[in-house]
Amino acid sequence: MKFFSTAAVAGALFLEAVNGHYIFQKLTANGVQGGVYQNIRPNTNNNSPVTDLASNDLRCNVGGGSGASTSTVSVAAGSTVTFTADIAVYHQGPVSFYLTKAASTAASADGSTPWFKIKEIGPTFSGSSSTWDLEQSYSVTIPSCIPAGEYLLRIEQLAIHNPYPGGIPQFYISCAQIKVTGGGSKSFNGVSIPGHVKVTDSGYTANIYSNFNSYTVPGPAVSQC
Ligand SMILES: [Cu+2]
Repeated sequence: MKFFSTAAVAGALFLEAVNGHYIFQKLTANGVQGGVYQNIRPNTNNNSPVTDLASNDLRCNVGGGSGASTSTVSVAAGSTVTFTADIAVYHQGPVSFYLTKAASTAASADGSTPWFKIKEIGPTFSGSSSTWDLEQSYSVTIPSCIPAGEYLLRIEQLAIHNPYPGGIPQFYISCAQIKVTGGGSKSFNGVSIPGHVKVTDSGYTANIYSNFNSYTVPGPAVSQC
């Protein structure tokens, strides 16, 4: 019996590694949904997550360092854009959106510039139970006050379904290339990625199955206009 149960677990893990997970691969802007990887940088790790808190892959996913094959879409400041994954997100955890202003073009940006958070989605608590907003699509409003120009827009879903330290939280990341029109002149302080999440952050180490009644999404506070 021990052999069979161990084999079943190994098989389930293998299936998840090959078929599991999800990847944000379409962007809707101006009410129009682009094609797969049209405005989102393609990655080279299929739909696998990034787990190394020190890796530059945390910026735009593995293989997302170059925007050469990605088009940049114009969006008005104050408008809403949506990331859509291949399948609905199903691992519990928070969703965050970040922006970084490109030094020149979004296509040539390497993500080494400061990132500021523009939205976060944590769990809702009701009595002793928690609910996560698990969706196939997540939307964010581009702040109306940021300067016009080209940006990388990054979505991060941090899966914490296998609690640390027994498990390792998984980052599901994609970067879109956008050109913000309109806007204002407010500039926000940003953080470096990697470095925005630490292994000691309560939102990283949280155990969602035990005494879970509050949660702080990792990373900086949301920047407000
Ligand atoms: Cu998975």
